Amino acid sequence: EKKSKSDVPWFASLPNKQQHSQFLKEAIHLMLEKAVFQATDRSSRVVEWKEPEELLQLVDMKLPENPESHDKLFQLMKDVIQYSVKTGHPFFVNQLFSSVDPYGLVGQWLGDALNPSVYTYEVSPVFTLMEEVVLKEMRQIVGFPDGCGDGIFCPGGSIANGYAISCARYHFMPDIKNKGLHGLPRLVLFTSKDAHYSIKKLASFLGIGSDNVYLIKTDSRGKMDTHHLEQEILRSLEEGAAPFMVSATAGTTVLGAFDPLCQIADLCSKYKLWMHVDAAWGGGALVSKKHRTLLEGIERADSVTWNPHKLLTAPQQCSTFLTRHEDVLSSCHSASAQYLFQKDKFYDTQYDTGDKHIQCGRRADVLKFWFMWKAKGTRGLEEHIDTVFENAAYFTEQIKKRAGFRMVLREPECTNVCFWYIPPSLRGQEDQPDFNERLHKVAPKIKERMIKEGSMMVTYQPLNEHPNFFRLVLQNSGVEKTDMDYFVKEIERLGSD
Ligand code: ABU
Repeated sequence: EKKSKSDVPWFASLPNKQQHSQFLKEAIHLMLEKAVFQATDRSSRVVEWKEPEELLQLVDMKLPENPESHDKLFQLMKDVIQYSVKTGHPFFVNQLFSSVDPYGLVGQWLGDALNPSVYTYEVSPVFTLMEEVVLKEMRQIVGFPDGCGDGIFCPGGSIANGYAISCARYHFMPDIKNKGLHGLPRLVLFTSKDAHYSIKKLASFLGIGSDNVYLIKTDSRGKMDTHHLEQEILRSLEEGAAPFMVSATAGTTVLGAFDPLCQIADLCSKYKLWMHVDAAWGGGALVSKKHRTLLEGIERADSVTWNPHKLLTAPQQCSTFLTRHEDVLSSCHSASAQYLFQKDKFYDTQYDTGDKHIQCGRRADVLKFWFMWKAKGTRGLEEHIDTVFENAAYFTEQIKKRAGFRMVLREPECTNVCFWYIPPSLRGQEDQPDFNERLHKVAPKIKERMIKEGSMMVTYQPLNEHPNFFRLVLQNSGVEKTDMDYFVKEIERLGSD
């Protein structure tokens, strides 16, 4: 005899609508209390570090055959929160993103509650128009005439840089779309040796080849050397290659350097090259009257990457690609799938914007940023930027006064501050031949101690000829002077031997 579903005990115990509603309310309360309020409290740890084998024992990751109870699910939520890094904590200064913006969070949750996919107007009417409004305002802030051009929200800055390479290549050689790379000359693009690794990665992904990304020297402040850029453009021409693009950086990932955009724009006009500016990190400074001069010349770019989830603290992910060219994104990427982008719809199908993306399904990342922007106004965004730049200046001033700290750049341009910490046992030994080798081991050791205690999180890296140094990112305007004083003392405490 065939059993009805209700005869099967585990299925009969599935929660009903009221239980779902109660579950959601309790889950939201738990997230607020534990993942937002407690997680950002200065008295709590930034991370409770566990080795992978131990973590697998502590969080029940196995997927069950039968449903788990709500009590078990609440416990799982608590475990996930307990062992995750608290990136909203004021002592998380490890990455180019941090903090929890309450309006951004609500925008993110609202988007998740509605679960849209922004490809057609019929499925995402509000978000389609919202994207148009926000991207146009961003283009206006960049300085494109009347905010002209086009733009898209992308899954991260690397992909936005990939769009730049794709559009630049299409602009240079439109046949590429249908005929591919076959028969083309060797395409070459230029970026500084301190530029983000995504330029090489995406050049490789797009079939240009990482060897054809010519790396340009940087000066002592980490800025692209434009004399070397011109030499390399000429070299590529002498080689019979086809230079097509320069990717400048506004706010390099490690040092926070801003390339000289006006001089780069001059060279791009002279040699007819697409000028892209990777302002994923530094783009936020454009909203500040005081700091936007760092990006002077960006208004001459063909395209820009700008990630509001970085300096402007929108929740992850919120990345944009902006271009002054009206049609390039569509012409270069559209595939006109008839099952989705029917041209005989009853409304104006120019609002079906999804075909200019390489993604099909796509989150409404615009919502969290738009909602934050509404809540704070452009003035609020500007105040945030001015505060984080003041914080970077304060922190720099403090460490310059302390024995044992040495700046990598005398004056950082952005809010990532790079420095060495020389522990007492190494001081006065700068002339020894193995000094750099020993200094190289200091930051990883301090970092290990810091993570194991969970007392703060700051990253380190080598760069070019430099041994490992710390990069402390001041991007959360909730960080106070007492917090920055704590960072100094904590690094001294952890590296006191
Ligand atoms: N573009 C990702 C940057 C990662 C970081 O250094 O925080």
